[in-house]
Amino acid sequence: MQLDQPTLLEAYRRMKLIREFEETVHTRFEQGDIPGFVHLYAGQEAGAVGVCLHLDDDDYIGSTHRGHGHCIAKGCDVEGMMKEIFGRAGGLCGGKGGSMHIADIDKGMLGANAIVGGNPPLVVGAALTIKTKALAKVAVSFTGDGASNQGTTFEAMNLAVVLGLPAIFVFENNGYGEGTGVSYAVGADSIAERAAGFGLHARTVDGRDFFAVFEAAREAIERARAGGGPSAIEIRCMRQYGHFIGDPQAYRSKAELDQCRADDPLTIFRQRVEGEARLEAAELDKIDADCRNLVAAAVEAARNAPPPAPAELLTDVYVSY
Ligand SMILES: Cc1ncc(C[n+]2csc(CCOP(=O)(O)OP(=O)(O)O)c2C)c(N)n1
Ligand SMILES: [Mg+2]
Repeated sequence: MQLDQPTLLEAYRRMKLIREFEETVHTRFEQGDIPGFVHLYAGQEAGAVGVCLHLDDDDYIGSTHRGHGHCIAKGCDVEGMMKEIFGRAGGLCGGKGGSMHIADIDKGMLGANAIVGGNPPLVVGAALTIKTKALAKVAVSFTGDGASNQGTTFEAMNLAVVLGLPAIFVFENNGYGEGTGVSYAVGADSIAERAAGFGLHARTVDGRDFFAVFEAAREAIERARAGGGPSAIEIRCMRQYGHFIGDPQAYRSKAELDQCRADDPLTIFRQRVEGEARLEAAELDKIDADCRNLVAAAVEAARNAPPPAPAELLTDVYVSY
């Protein structure tokens, strides 16, 4: 499918915004501004954006500990995210959740999830709601190669097939679960083929190539909206940083890290759209500058925001029915 210029510009804007956000969070974390534990999504942008460009606010996604990219791709407010990560009032979860617990229900972002394999069952629940109400919406679970080994993920895939739910399982296979390689930890050559064994339509795509992800996602999401049931997409991708900020990455060679930078999905996107004269460098440079300004303003706002008020300590903790 040939994409029009507004869609191409939006794809680049979201990918660049994620990259700028992650690079900035990296710097600020190292400067001691950010509490807790942070996992960066840089390098995997084509995955979140290639999928979420097909979604509206009332479609659902579930995310992981590496969730900033999914939030931005789904349209979460960058200032609200930055305040959340800084642990400040006005954050998307009141500044009490932090990086691994960002959620924004109004945007259909059901939440980052620190439990590996935690979101597939939640997404199946959302997909069941969609089917029960006969809505033409979808629910997408983003998980990793590590999460593909969890029993929760197996159960969720099976239930989605049995109930014919509009769920899409996106496995972002970045080669590692923490420091353990996929070839050691995943007892199958292909996560997609394993998902196919559960009865899902399943494909593998190159996560460096935005267009490949976009096309696979289009097919799966259209099928789900039309009542054709669940799918799985394995995205083979690379994370440019360690598992968490501070990870010395002793398990990766310098050559691998260099390759990862060389295969940058944003660079590949730019080369393609400029090479085919579909977008001009100046338009893309302007997006770069806009993203820089937006993220810088979000950091300023986060630094100037107060911590959550002590009176808020126990709000949002328990739900009363
Ligand atoms: C149930 C559970 N087990 C273990 C952990 C510790 N842990 C946090 S991230 C992670 C690796 C996850 O790997 P993957 O699913 O490939 O995601 P990636 O970090 O590569 O994005 C592990 C084992 C956890 N958070 N939850
Ligand atoms: Mg992984």
